[in-house]
Amino acid sequence: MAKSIDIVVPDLGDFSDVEVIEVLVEPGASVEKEDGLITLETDKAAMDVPAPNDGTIGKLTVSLGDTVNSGDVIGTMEVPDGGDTVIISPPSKAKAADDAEDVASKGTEPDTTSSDQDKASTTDSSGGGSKTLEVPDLGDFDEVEVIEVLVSPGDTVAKEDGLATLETDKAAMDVPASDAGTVKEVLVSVGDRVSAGTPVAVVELAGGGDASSEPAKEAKSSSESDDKPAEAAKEAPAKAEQRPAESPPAQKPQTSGGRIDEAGFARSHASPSVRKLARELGVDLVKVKGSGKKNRILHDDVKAYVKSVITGQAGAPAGGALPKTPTVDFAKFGEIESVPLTRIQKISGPRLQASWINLPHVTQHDEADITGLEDRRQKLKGPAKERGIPLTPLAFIIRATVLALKEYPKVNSSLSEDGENLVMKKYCHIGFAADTEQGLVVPVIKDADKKDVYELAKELAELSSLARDGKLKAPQLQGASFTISSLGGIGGTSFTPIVNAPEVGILGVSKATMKPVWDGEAFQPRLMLPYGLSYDHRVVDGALAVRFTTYLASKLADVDELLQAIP
Ligand code: CAO
Repeated sequence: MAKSIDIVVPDLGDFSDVEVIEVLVEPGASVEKEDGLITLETDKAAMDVPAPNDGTIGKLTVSLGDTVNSGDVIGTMEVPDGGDTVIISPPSKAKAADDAEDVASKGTEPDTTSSDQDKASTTDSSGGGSKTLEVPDLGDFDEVEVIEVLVSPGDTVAKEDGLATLETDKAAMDVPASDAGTVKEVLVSVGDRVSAGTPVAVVELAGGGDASSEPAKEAKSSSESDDKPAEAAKEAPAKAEQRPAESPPAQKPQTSGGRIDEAGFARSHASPSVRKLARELGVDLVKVKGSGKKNRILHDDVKAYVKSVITGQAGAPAGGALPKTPTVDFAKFGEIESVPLTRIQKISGPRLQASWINLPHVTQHDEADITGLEDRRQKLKGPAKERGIPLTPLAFIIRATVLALKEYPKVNSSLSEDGENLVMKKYCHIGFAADTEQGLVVPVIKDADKKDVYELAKELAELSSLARDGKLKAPQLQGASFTISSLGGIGGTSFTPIVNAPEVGILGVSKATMKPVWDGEAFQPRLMLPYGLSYDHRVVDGALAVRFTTYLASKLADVDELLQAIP
């Protein structure tokens, strides 16, 4: 036989009208005693209402956003008859006092009432201007580990600001400052274990006030009734099973960077003050990687997240931070040497990353028969060299690309900043990736469509030389409408270049090799040039891309056209 019992909100201390921020079970769910059923959120902690017994949830009468108080019935559950049924009822004040005694009788620090605590913490002998702030009543918790110290000497703290974060298996809670002032000394360190009454910090009271004249009671939250000592408001509820604590979302937060995943936020491993900070900044903790113990999210993690969003704003996906790659202590595995990145690498790295992250990249691979082109180039190379022009394959490739861009001008366009328009460029400035000792640079041949192969080859050589000597001027690096990355002089069969955003296409050229190509009757040895067009799929679709690469192949195969003078 089973019987039905009420599920009752346990003693919430002096908290009232506490919001339900998560419902963890559904009717019919089997639960074990102490399993969390709903999560409540208060100023200083988030806590689960635990199952009073093993059994099956009958009904739940609360929903997200409801507010509850100690003793409220929030549902029913079926429990085995004759079992060890305990109906949790709200402890009376007398019961709370018993609890305090229990704590004391277990040999822990005595429960510290607000007035006791304040009396005990007045330490300054030079006129009462400073005060030792202590750990408040932690309910059933004792010898709790300090996992984060939130203040340093010299910091100014307001009343209720967190001084340190404590963590138990089941909860995280901040030690709030009972008084405003300037921190003179911090008396705890990460890893210390503290109990109610443990001194945490000495503060010079704000306004040089006399500690003894400082009211023993704490500031009251608006929800507290006047007849209760406000000090209790900072107590961790003695009976509530606590989850990582957080500050109250009085209203659904406004986020600057996207919607907050409330359920995920509630489960995030972070202290109340970190949660408060995240709420204030509109940060979804789900997206923040914790660097603390057991991946706990620390204040610095939230700040670093915000910084990353701000600095990478042009490149960051709306409201989202990227998951971090693992940090490895390489020295653990062998000898290492740290070499600083060059200035160019520091600039180009984030740009490449921004482009890779923001643009939906697709690469269309193709190859062109450049047998005729290369035959002719070999014949023309010597005479060109006499004129001081190194007639490399890239000059021809640029000329062919210009013709393809003229045929398919969308590939030479950019998306407007608001994403509403295509900016069609009437000019054709071709950037080309140049490998230098300092890193990758992309000089730009301006008005490439108005230059013949020789002019292109000449400018290519000049700009490459300047690039290698680190002598390029800013205008020579700006304004490209399309980029070519040629690795063919080095090798390779294919690669995926990253679009140089806000351009929408980049041509990656690999090494030409002789291949047997079927001409309909027989295999012929042909010099085939492999290349790939990476494109921004928001602007260029696959059909356009392959039309472009096919057209490019036809132009590369037609050396006569490439060598024509520019009209
Ligand atoms: N296939 C086969 N051989 C090729 C070739 C190709 N696609 N491209 C060039 N070659 C050969 C040429 O035959 C050339 O020799 P000859 O002209 O004497 O016959 C030789 O390689 C050297 O060419 P080059 O690479 O010096 O000259 P280039 O004009 O083709 O390229 C430049 C100039 C600046 C693009 C190039 O030196 C360079 O820096 N390439 C690297 C670009 C790069 O790093 N891209 C990656 C960007 S992303 O990380």
